[in-house]
Amino acid sequence: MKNSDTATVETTFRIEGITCTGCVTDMENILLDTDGINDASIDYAKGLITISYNPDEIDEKKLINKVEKLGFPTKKI
Ligand SMILES: [Cu+2]
Repeated sequence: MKNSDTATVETTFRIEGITCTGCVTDMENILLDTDGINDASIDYAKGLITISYNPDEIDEKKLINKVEKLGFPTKKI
């Protein structure tokens, strides 16, 4: 958590194409460096990604675009 005192929304997406824990670590680091994202965790076994974000800075559409740009098809569940 970077900004525990700002409003956050938590959302979960289904993510496809993760083939190793290296992908998970890389993606979590990239997401955590993104403005508006407070926390990101990936459940590799279930193919789920949970992101806590500040809705004043980023929205779900941008989150999905961000993950998909990394090469992983993502959809809201
Ligand atoms: Cu990998």
